[in-house]
Amino acid sequence: SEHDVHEYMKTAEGLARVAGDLVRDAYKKDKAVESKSCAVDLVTETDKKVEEMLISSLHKKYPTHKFIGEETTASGEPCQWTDDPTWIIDPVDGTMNFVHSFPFVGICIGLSIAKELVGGIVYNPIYDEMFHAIKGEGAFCNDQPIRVSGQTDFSQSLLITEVGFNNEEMFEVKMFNYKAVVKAGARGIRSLGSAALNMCHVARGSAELYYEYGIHCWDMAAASVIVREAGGVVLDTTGGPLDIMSRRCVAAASEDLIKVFKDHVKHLTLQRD
Ligand code: LIP
Repeated sequence: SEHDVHEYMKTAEGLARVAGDLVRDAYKKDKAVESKSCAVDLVTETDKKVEEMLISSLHKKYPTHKFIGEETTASGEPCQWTDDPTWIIDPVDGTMNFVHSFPFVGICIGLSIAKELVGGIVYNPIYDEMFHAIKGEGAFCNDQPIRVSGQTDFSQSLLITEVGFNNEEMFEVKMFNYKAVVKAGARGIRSLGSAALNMCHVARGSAELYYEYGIHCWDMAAASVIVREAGGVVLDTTGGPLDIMSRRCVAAASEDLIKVFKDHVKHLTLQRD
């Protein structure tokens, strides 16, 4: 192909480290916080600065490539996903964690070509953990291969999801689902506060299944490559093919777990990205 995905992802990894320095410096300082769609949807100067740095650097190197970025979209630009190589970027996934100095923050850089997700980087600069994957080549954390647990038994599974208050209806369904998956036999539920790092924990075999309603394409694009390359499965919450614009996903150590999961939860349909 005309595309050197290795070279693209090497560049992205270097930029993720530069972004990591910015995030790590700002993490120790006071942060000026604004909210976006609702009281718990936060943004800081760091989110904006990091996104600008990533997009302008990638644009300089690859002028024909396109971008979908969390903060660019928030500032009013439409989210257009085409067949062109497209970088899907979340400068700080886990902004609330960043604001509270809770150490699960991830810089997410995903790459799609012809709308296929071909590369993903999720970097946690606080723990200095670099997760990366290229389609067909396995998944790595700090250059060591990672694998999902491979668990197929829901009753031996540790789940991850997030429960925050966006609006009354979503909150009710989220609480219903929280109870439903525990009653269905899950061993327990964790929340790290970053969709991408939640998915990386499935990828590295530390949890069996992550699901969430209300996330965005930039929260899941990069990490879904990492989960798949670690041997896991990423699907729509109903068990159908993943649609990164649909605001929901489930990532698991095996498809068997998703078959159990999907029958116990209420499926929220949200406004697309
Ligand atoms: C966040 C996600 C988190 C979700 C939040 C938010 P952000 O991303 O990682 O899992 O519960 O609603 O979308 O906004 O910090 O990049």
